[in-house]
Amino acid sequence: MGDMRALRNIVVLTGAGVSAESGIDTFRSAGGLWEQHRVEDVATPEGFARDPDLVLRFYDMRRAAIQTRQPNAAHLALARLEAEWPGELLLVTQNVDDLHERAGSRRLIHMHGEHLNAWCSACDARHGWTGPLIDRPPCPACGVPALRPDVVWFGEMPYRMDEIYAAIARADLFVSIGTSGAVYPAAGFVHTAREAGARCLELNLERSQGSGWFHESRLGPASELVPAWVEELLR
Ligand code: BJW
Repeated sequence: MGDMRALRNIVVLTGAGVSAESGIDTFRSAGGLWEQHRVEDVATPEGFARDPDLVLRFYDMRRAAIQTRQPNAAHLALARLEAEWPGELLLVTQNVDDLHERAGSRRLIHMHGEHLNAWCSACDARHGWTGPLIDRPPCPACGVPALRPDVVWFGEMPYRMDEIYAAIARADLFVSIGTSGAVYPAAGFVHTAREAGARCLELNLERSQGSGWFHESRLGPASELVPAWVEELLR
């Protein structure tokens, strides 16, 4: 990387673009999820309170769809990096699909939650969940039919932020892959990483909103850029 600082600790942030080539819709692209649904209706606690059936159906459909999709070369390359990198690597994903873990990634934080989890708003328990929620199944822990998708909506606090910021503070390299940089706090990680002295690299189909904050931007499909970058690091 041509840096003075030794490269040891890496934090990778991924977004919907890393799963696009697996056939999972992104949010903000043409034809993406936010063109088909109003964000305020399906991705806020207020929208859920107003029309729970609409929201549960939206997530039931996506939960079913991801189970028919497979990890692509980008997910696999990131799992390979975790297995072979001699330093510290933390993968932070905004994605709610499970393609990173199915590709083999283990040090992984789902900051916006997981499609394959249901969360009981009565007793706070979380359960692995592959089926629908629209028919209001009882919570396996307390029996109350109060399960919702375990995903982070606008206005809710993303998960495990302390661990994420601690890893960014130690990072020598911060890499953002396939995210538009439109949603905070994830969009602000590049600022934090720069302040901590990390080199910042973006891999994306097109420039993200915060592109100017990165030292380097490589533009192209994740299935090509990510394996090439991993190869370069492990060489
Ligand atoms: C490819 C590719 C290929 C395509 N190869 N690339 C003003 C300032 C700061 C913050 C705020 C603010 N106003 C409001 C806020 C807060 C708000 C926010 O950020 N709003 C913005 C709209 C401004 N944020 C929040 O509310 C967050 N919570 C929070 O801040 O808590 C603190 C707090 C709480 C309470 C009170 C006060 C403070 C929570 C955000 C939750 C986001 N949730 C969602 C839904 C999750 C569940 C679900 O899946 O339905 O998360 S929204 C959606 O966007 C989803 C994603 O994780 C997230 C990011 O999207 P992503 O991944 O970037 O996807 P896209 O589609 O946008 O981009 C895809 C990219 O891939 C593009 O760039 C393509 O080019 C690229 N690409 N194909 C490589 N093949």
